[in-house]
Amino acid sequence: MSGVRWDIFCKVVDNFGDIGVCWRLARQLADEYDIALRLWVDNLALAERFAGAGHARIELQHWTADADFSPADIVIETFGCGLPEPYQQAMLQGAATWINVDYLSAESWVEGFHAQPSPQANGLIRYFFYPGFTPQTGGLLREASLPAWQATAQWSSFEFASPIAASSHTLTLSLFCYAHAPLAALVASLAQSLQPVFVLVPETVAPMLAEVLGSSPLRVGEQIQRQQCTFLVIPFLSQADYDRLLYLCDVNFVRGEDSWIRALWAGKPMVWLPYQQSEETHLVKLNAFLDHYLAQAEASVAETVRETMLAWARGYWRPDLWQSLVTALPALASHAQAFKAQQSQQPDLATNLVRFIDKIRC
Ligand code: TRH
Repeated sequence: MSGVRWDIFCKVVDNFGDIGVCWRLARQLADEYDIALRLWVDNLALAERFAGAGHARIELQHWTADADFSPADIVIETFGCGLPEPYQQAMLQGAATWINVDYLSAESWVEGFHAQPSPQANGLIRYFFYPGFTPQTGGLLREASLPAWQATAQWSSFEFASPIAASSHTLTLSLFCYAHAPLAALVASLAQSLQPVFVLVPETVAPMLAEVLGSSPLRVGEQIQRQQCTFLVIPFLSQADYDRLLYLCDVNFVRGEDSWIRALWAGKPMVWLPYQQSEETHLVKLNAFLDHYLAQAEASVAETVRETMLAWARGYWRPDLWQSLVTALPALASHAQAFKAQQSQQPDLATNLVRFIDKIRC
C-alpha cells in the first residue's frame, strides 16, 4: 500500500481507550505495512503522552475546526467520531475510501454489520468495520511482534519491580479499574488472602485506593501493606511497558477495551470491567464476551470466571471470591493460554483492515 496516504481520526471521549486503540492501530499499520499516516486527535496533549518519542511514519495532527485538511486516500474514522464536513466535501473531489472502525463487542449482531457499506447523503460511502472474536468480524488488534517481546519480558525491566522479584512466593496482580468497581470489598478479600499478593496500582487508580484505605493521597512508588496484601503505586507506563506488565502478572484486573484485549493476549487469568453504559448495556457486552471466552472452558473454570467477572461488574464482590480465584488459578491460567492460542489463529484487525480496503478499492 505504499504511496497511498492514510488518515486516522480520533476523538477522545474520556479515559484512555480511544487514543490507546488508535495509537496502537497506527503503530501496527506503520510498522507492518510500511504505511505513512496522519493521526488527527482532538486531545493532542493526551495523544503526545501516548506517542512518547513518536513514530517516524506517524504524523500527529491536532484536529481542530480550522485545521487544514487535505483528504487522504484512506480515511479511518474511529468509534463513530465522524469526519469534519469540509473534509468530507474535499473527499467528494477524489476517490477516498471511508472506513469507520467501531468499538469492540462480542455480541452476535456485530457480524451482520461488519464490512457493510453505508451510503451517505452527500454521496460518499462509509463502510462499517467491527472488531470482534469471530472470522465474520474485523478481528482483534494484535501485532506480529507479540510472541517475540513476550519471550523476553522480565520483571527486571521495571525499576519498581525489585520487591516483587524478591518475593517469589507472592502472587502478582495488576489493578486497572473504574471508580464504580467494588474496590473496598476486593481490598478486604486480598488482605485475607491465604497466599501473599502484590498488587500493582497504576497512578490513575491510586486515588480510588487511597479513599478505600482511608489514607492520604498515594504517590507513585508508595507501598502500603494490609495483612497479606502489599499495594505498590506505579507510574502510568508506556503502552509497551503496560503490555509487558500484564504479561508478567499472575492475574490482571482490566477495563474498557484496549487493556481488555491486551490481557487476553497476556494469556493470564483476568477480570474485565466493561465501560459502564446506560440500561446495563455493559452487562450485555460482558455476558456476550463470557459466552465466547468460556465456550470451550471446563465447567468449574466457567463457573469461577463468570462469577468473579459478574460480581466485579455488578459491584457485589464477596470475600470468598478472591480465594476461589486463587484456588482455581492453575486451571484459569491454562484456559487463558488455550483461549489466547485459539484466538491467535485468526487474522488480526490491521491485517483484515488492509485486506478489506484492498478489496473495496480494486
Ligand atoms: O482507559 P479506558 O477506560 O478507556 C475507555 C475504554 O476504551 C472504553 O471502551 C471507551 O468507550 C472509553 O475509553 C471512551 O480503558 P482501555 O480501553 O483499557 O484504555 C486504556 C489505555 O491506556 C490502553 O491503551 C492501555 C493504556 N495504559 C497505558 O498505556 N499505561 C498504563 O499504565 C495503563 C494503566 C494503561
